[in-house]
Amino acid sequence: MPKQKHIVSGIQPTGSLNIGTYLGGIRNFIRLQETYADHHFFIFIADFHSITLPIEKKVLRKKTKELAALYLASGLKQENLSLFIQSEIAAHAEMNYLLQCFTYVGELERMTQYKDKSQKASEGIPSSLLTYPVLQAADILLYDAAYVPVGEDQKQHLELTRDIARRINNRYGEFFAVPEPLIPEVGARIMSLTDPVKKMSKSDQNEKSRVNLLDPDNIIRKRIMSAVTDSEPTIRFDPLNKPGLSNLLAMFAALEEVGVETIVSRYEDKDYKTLKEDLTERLIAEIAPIRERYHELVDSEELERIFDEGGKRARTLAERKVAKLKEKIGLGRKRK
Ligand code: ATP
Ligand code: LTN
Repeated sequence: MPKQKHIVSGIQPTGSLNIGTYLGGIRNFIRLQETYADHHFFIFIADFHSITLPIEKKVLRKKTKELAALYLASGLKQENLSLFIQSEIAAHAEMNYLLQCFTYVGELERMTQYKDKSQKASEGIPSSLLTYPVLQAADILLYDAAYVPVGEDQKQHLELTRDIARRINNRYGEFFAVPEPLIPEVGARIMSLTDPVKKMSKSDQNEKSRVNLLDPDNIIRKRIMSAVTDSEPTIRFDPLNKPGLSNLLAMFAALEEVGVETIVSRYEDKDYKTLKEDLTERLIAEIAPIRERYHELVDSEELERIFDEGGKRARTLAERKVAKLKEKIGLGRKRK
């Protein structure tokens, strides 16, 4: 039997998961689990990554469980999955250090995410912000990932991961699998409800700009009913001139998994209010079961068990990989 291939990805425990991240991110992820049913998925909450910029202790703890529970509640299957918390596996930090010895400062300084985030840092730039992509490479290479599902913005970090892997392979012989990114084709981009020319984002300060997966029904209703539209009351898809309305149509289409023209023909003779009311009902039908399952899971023994089991499987592999690399490099005493 061929060795089972691995798929690895990390989720940062920050921000509020919303209908944009669900339709454009989580749902793709869940589909991948079906497409790659013969692979094993190592999915972790990247809490080491989240402390590169200041974050409150309480928030970090809460978000760590919240994210895992929301992914599971959204339909992530447990059969071929190890779900775990990054910081509970010391090998991530150890591999991070080893890989830093094979990474150049110049490479890290060229990363666009570093350039953006370091400019925004208010009190000096933590060195971990610079070395962030090395930790990410460690996360991936520890498990010999064949594929890494990420958003377009992570492409550069994946290139660096591949470079580091090849560099070590050139020096010590084939050691790491060189991973391929899996970047989803751009689906519907869900826009902000208050400023529909901007993407709906989990870090937007304005809560009214999005529908969160944990919002109660009355808040969902409020957000959609007060979503910015325009004053010409005809229903047609025209993102340039009618961005707010077009966003609602696109969201509806993505929820129903149909083309936007199907929704337009259903509503072209109706008014905005009817469209908004129906969209609200459709959203509630999608979100309510996720929210319910989330509440069952978030403080449950079941989630503890999932983390324990996921962590155990990941730890065994990760520790073995680190020990082998140390042996290759000549660290410590020779293993018998
Ligand atoms: P940020 O706070 O940096 O704006 P984000 O809201 O984009 O973050 P991410 O965690 O970076 O959230 O996104 C996770 C995944 O969801 C990515 O694959 C991204 O493309 C997708 N995604 C996020 N927001 C949207 C959106 N509004 N529409 C469609 N897809 C989205
Ligand atoms: N940097 C990623 C999160 C992340 C990750 C990883 C993704 C951390 N480690 C390993 C894939 C593989 C982000 O910001 N989305």
